Amino acid sequence: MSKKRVDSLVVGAGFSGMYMLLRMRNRGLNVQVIEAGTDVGGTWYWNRYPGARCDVYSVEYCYSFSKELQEEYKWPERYSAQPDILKYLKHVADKFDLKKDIQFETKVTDAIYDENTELWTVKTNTGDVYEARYFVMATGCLSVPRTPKFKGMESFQGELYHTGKWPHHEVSFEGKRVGVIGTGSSGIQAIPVIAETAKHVSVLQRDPNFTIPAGNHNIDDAYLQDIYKRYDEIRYNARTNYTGVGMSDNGTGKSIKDYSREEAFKIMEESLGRGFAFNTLFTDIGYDKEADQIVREFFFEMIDKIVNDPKTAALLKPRTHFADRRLCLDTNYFATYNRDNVSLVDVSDDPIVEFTPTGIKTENNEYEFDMIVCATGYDAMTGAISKVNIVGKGGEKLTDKWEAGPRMYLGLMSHGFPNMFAITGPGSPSVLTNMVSSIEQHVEWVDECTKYLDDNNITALNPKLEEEDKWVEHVTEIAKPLFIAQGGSWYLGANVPGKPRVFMPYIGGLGPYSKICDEIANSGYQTFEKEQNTADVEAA
Ligand code: N01
Repeated sequence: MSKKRVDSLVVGAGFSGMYMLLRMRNRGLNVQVIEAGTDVGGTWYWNRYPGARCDVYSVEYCYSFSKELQEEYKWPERYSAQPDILKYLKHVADKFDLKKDIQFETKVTDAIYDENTELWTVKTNTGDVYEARYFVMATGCLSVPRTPKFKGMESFQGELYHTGKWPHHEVSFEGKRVGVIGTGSSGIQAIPVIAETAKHVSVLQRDPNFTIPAGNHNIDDAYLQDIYKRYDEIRYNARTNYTGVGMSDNGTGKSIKDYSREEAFKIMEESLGRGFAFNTLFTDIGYDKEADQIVREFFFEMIDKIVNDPKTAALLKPRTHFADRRLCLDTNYFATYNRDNVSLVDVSDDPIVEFTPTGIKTENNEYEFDMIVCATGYDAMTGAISKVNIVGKGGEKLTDKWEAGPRMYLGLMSHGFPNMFAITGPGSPSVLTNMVSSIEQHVEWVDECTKYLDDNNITALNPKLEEEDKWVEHVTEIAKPLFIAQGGSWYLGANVPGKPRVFMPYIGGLGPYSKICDEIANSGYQTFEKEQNTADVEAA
């Protein structure tokens, strides 16, 4: 079988893959992108569930690399709905003529490194074989939907969906009895919308989550014009601060315990509608139990005020620390439980036993459904990378190397897998920040790194093992005191049975992280082993 030779093979055509293609192509590389979907969009191509919306401001959840692009796309809402983000990404693909280098409806199955040629051989499920110097996994952090293996699932006769793999055809809830499993960000967004038209919605909740009103609203031209004037500053902040959100505020800078209960509640109340600013209101709510309890009580009071039925309100109160998991942003979530057609089923107390042809059986009850929606999350951060058979130096499989948890240097490269890059891989700030800011930082770093290799006849770049070990340890150590690294969330792989419990993202913040990456680049990539093409150098 003939191999197609390219300079760079990129997997995925979402925010990461599209920008990677553009950057590398702009400096003359021959780039091939492989994408499983029928169009660009990545996460925003697959996540079409009702209510799917971003929880970062629209004007910041978009590329910053082109001033023209930044000002020509008119975002209609403060937080974009999925169709608007997808429309934006299609617009970007058209504007920069990206699709000519993207092979759609194709999955990469294998990527094998040849130590003699220093090339990656990449195979696809369509039988194509590529040979590339650079191999880039731009596969996203939350792109492999996870559906628990419930007994009898295949026997269910109704409609069965996963929020992360929502069908492209219209799904009607009209007149239907719908069961929703899962109350993470996806479930919390979908439930209020499904309830608007369904005959009945039963929410099968195991653990309740913390959620605040998103405060979404339409935005007008005056709002956008003001942003355009401040864009440079906003983007600079985003790339240098902790969160990757340029308009995030700094909070009080104080312990919540420095305030009376009433004062603290007032500060929290006033911050509702300002998104993730809530997380940084106080300095100690991420690790201090007393501080955490004050925040929890604020939420309990909020839930009691909104939800009419005291039993339902009690069930909706989270049992975890506030900062154990990612905060959700919602539109009318708690109020939805006041509707006559919505009921909350506590499956922590009465677990799901099996699916039946007509619904779901729990230990003590049976429910009849016309439709079941699994909002059961993802095999996060490592899922998509581990799905490809990636084989590095000495025939080592990446999945074997990662058996006890992912090991990447800076979340960008893994020792023994030269010239292979991941965009926002495990060990990078990624999911703890505005993903688009992190993606741009990574793509630019990878592009500049590969340019350095090309300019200096360096044929293979491999992170030093001791540097990788130090980074992995650093990622673990700085997260250790925090609730987020001790809870049971997908950040730790705790939602996937058998997955090693390792806190995967880097919690040191995007700005400080970028500084570290820049210093490494400026040092001439001293923390990497390099293979040089001496023949070329001698000839020169
Ligand atoms: O997934 P999740 P998600 N029986 O893993 C439940 C991003 N995102 O898709 O908590 C019963 O958070 C599980 O219960 P429990 C965002 O980063 C962003 O909602 O394990 N229930 C939980 O309630 C987010 O954090 C947006 O007890 C079961 C739910 O399924 C991440 O994606 C929107 C179960 C899974 O929650 C993941 O969010 C959507 C079982 N056997 C997503 N198995 C934005 O706003 C699982 N569950 C941008």
